[in-house]
Amino acid sequence: MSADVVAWPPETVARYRAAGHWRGQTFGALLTALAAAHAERTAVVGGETRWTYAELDERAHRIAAGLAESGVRAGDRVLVQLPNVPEFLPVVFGLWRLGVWPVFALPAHRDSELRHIAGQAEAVAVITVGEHERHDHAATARAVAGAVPSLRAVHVVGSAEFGDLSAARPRELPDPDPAGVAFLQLSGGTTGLPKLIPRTHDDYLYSVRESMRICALTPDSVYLAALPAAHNYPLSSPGVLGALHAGAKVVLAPRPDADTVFPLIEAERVTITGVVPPLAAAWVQAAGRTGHDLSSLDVLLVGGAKCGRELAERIGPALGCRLQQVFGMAEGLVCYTRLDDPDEIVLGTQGRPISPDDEIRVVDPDDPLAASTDVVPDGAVGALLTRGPYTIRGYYRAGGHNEVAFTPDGFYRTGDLVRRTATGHLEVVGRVKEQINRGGEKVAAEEVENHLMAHPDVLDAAVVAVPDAYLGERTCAYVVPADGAAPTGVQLRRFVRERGVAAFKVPDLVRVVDAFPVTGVGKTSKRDLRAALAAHEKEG
Ligand code: OOB
Repeated sequence: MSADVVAWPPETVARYRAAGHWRGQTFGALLTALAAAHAERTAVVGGETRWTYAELDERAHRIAAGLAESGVRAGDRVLVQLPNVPEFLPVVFGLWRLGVWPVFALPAHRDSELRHIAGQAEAVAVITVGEHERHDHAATARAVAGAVPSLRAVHVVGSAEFGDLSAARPRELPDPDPAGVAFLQLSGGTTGLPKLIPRTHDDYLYSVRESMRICALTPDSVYLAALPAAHNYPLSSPGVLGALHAGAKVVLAPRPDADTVFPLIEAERVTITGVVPPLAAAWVQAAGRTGHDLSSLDVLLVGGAKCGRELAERIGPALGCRLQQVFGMAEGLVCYTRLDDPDEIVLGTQGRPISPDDEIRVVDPDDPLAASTDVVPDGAVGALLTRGPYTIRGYYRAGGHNEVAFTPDGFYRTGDLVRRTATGHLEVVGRVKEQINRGGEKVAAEEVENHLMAHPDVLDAAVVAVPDAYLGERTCAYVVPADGAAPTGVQLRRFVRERGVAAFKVPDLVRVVDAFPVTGVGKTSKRDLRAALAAHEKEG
């Protein structure tokens, strides 16, 4: 692997191979095997489209050939910004067959994020859609291509050009190195813009295989992707990849609301899906008044943000299915409650790791650079560190940042505050990282602060989380105006939006103050800002 990617130490690689975790299979080879085993079974349903495994496989071959003809080469990066359309799958498998790394942008990302991601990855092309949910993705992609020198092409799914590309004659392609990088995922981010996460065929397929097993997927399962499939959770926990690996049927929902999803659950006899807590709450509400038959639903995964006990208890009775909690991160580690765990565990914890080789350390929460040996006793709250067969050892091209995000012995500092039970289950109780978890959508405080500070009337900005009954958390931006200026909340929110950021990052609340409270060393005290906000909310 190149110097841009931090590899696992050779002795660790040998251990993961010997344990059978890393099997030397690529995603392309996996799809070939699936097409042979399940040729005529339905692989994917989305809108009016239904493709069998054989059709999916052939499309992936054609797209790989078409992209190769367009000049894309193994090791190149291609930015993929696709909502839940069926083409997502052949595009991604096509890129994998070529050894090209998809870079997974979310549909919500806009100019600012896309430029950053494409620039960091030095992507050579963008694959996107035209108009979707009232946003012209193709126009945004072209603007980004104009600003990022490495970008040579924009392919728009549904266009005539894309039609030609995906009609190319399949050709023999050498299988890429399974130990090499397969794609770049995005981090939720804590500092500035999202970091790129290099995942290999070997490591990711291990997590997909085990997720499929833990979630009991079989060829008779029907997995519904309600959240955007490019996100690590619906992609692999167990997600569309876990479902395909099992030979199951994947149903892509264009939107996650109950009015869209419930008819799909009924029509396709969906057995399993995954949502974030606010969506679970909305589905629970909607289930009471729906005429739709949800009886096929066996398992609802809930994760991405903390699922509180109250909500956890309502899911089974309201939706007539089992709850499975999932706590994961794009950097690697994924924990699940198991389907045969007692209620106490399923309702009250976020599960336990996938792998016996996931190493978990709960360390001193007050030291941001705590060593992996500074552990707290079981039952005490500490900062979660982890290392294992599908957790990265470093972000892509992020030398300096890696020194704080990872311990010298290779543990990832998740930034999550957890308690570990004597049984090895984790309960997520909070966070040390400067990130707001807006119902599963992650907002890096610093990124939004930087946008606010670009406003000429803003002297200083600090973004903190406000507790919210529906989303869990919302964002509040505290702003100190420049001399004599008096920007309003409405103006500042519009300003951030017009800088081309994902809508979920526009501050929910804006408070203009004269000065920030400071800590002993003169840093802005976010703790005091949160306390002031709590007091303010209480006053009403
Ligand atoms: C998933 O991945 P990311 O990368 O968007 O976010 C990871 C972060 C975690 O570090 C934690 O802060 C939070 O999201 N989180 C949870 C949680 N699941 C994720 N916090 C509390 N309870 C949970 N159950 O969000 C993700 C990736 C794979 C599977 C599931 C979620």
